[in-house]
Amino acid sequence: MRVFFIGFGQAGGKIVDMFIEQDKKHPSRSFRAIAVNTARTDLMGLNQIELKDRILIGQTVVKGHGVGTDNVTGAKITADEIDSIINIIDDRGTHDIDAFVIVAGLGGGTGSGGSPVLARHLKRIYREPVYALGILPAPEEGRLYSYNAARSLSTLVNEADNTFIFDNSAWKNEGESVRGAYQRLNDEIVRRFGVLFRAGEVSKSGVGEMVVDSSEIINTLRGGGISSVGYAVSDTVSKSTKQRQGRAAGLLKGFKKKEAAEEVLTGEDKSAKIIGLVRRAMLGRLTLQCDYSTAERALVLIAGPPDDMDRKGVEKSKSWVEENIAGVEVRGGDYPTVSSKVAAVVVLATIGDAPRIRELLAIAKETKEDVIKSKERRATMFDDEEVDPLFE
Ligand SMILES: Nc1nc2c(ncn2[C@@H]2O[C@H](COP(=O)(O)OP(=O)(O)O)[C@@H](O)[C@H]2O)c(=O)[nH]1
Ligand SMILES: [Mg+2]
Repeated sequence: MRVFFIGFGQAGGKIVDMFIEQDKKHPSRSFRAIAVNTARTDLMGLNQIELKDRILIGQTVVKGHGVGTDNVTGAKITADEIDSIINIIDDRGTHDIDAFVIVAGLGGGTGSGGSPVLARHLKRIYREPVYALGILPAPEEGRLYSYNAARSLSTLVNEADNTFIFDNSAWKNEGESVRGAYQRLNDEIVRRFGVLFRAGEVSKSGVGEMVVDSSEIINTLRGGGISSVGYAVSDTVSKSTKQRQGRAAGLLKGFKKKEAAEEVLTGEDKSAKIIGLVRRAMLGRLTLQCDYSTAERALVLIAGPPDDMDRKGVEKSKSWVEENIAGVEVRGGDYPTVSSKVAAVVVLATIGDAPRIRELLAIAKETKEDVIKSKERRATMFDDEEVDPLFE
């Protein structure tokens, strides 16, 4: 899929920067990107996104210093400068893209407030779908982050055509700080979503047996709401792939023909391996822990060396996923890569239940009630003052 990424805020910018780094390693470039931020230093910290594609907004308001955790100001600045943001996006070219993807940490200020506003305007102007990839804060970051995330998410889910969630708290290790984990988490994010967003693009090693094109990804995501992604990778590659790679490297000069024939994986093995991978992807740690049986649709992607691909394996995995989710629409296919590993990605689209989302919404409700109560307290104080005998 050809994707136009908008990295909003610090987390968004960093993650999109890594998507571009990954894209540069592929013969066919599929990604285009800009970064938008109210903080100049965050933009300067990027490596891959070109300087002219790093957009500083809100200069008259916050003078390049960022909005802190004030997502209301983040939203306001974005709304005020939406025309210039859209002009820049338009100028970079949108005619050949399949989708927009806005990436942001939802617990902060700029990305949290700005993403829903940008999603609304992109949808209004373009026909291509607008997806969001939202990062949830860990509880240890404090109630304000959770509150910001809940408010941003409630709007974002309505504005974007589908919202992928990555939950920082489910991914950082015990005892590890969130900040200390960023680089590792970002690697995990880019690995998973890279496979998804690159699906359907032509690679050097040819076309898959069962190619997934962009319209299948788009149809999977059509239901909107929140989606979660599973991933598994197998280190063991089929012997035939190893041989081919060995031969290519000129390392297998003395390799005996008989041995070579014996070591080729049979169709059954390949198929079983793919099914095993898909099960691991769906039952393992998801980007957002959720009840997969509540997913409306799913997409199964297998990426790896052409010799490891297997039509029957993909078909069987799709049936297995279909038996386990709420809906019956399971799409999927394979695509060849030059990598020596086989990766499976399962997109659980439009999920009905995720504990962390419920928790966030509850925190937001509590926080809102606290704010109302403190306002009431202030009002009561004021009432008391009004009947203060001194003023009668
Ligand atoms: N996974 C991940 N999360 C991040 C990263 N940087 C910040 N975050 C999280 O994203 C949220 C928003 O922070 P930030 O992006 O700095 O806010 P903004 O710049 O105001 O949009 C917080 O919950 C951070 O913990 C990162 O590099 N990776
Ligand atoms: Mg920050």
